[in-house]
Amino acid sequence: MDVYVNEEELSGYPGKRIKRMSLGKSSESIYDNPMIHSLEPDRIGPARSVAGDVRKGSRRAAVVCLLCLLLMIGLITLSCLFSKGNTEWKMKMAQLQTSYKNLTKEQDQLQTSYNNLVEERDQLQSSYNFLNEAQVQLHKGAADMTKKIQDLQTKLQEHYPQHGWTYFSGSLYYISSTEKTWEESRLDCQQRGADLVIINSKEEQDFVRRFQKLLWIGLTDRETEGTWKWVDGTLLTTSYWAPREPNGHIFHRHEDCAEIQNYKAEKSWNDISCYGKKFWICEKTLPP
Ligand code: MMA
Ligand code: CA
Repeated sequence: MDVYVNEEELSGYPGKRIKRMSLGKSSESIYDNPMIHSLEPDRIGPARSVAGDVRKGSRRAAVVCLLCLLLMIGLITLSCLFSKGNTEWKMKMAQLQTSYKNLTKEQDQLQTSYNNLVEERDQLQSSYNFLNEAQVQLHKGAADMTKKIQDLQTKLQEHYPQHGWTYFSGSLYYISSTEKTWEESRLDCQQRGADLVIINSKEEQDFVRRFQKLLWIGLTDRETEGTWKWVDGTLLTTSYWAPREPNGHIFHRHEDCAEIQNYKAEKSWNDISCYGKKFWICEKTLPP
């Protein structure tokens, strides 16, 4: 379609020259049509109306162009904003992803720490339980021990209230402070609820030597010369005679009672006359 601008308005010659403005493909002029051409000089009104239309169209085109321009500016702006926003969004996303990764890592670490703590707590709990049980057992043991000590003290106070007695390995021992014959010494021990000592072990032999005194012990061969017996009637088995002792049978020396003589040596016994006066040692065995 072709639009014609009436140059009358611009040149001052109405209808004289018409410039053709092509707005479309067609090159056909409306004045090429004889019908229109023949009407043109007589109909000034309608010709003016067409020119107005053309003007309006031109304005519209300008408005459209302006709008297009504005639209393009808008689009570019939007595109820029979008691009900026997109970049920011991408950055934000990357940051969030990093934060998420860090948080996941931190969470894993916390989980590990938590697991370790739980394990540690369990170990501590078992240790605590074990120690608690041990403590209970210890308390029980201590209570038992205390009771035993109290029982022993009661027993000692009940049965052995005398001073001067020494405890050793299940027996009580009394060392005299005066000297008597073997027989008198034995009687004294018996009056104390005891008897002269019977030595049954190396430990007991060492214990007796520790008093560092010449002491009567509960050993004699008065019944049968050369047959040594303890005061409880048992025969002597393990002995601690000093070298060359007993020698009482030689030359009828009548040495029928035994003493601790050389207390510095383990083999410290000597047979000697029962009528000499010596210190003595009593033994009282405690009931188990
Ligand atoms: C010596 C020694 C003993 C004896 C006494 C008697 C000092 O020891 O011969 O065997 O029994 O003397 O006093
Ligand atoms: Ca002797």
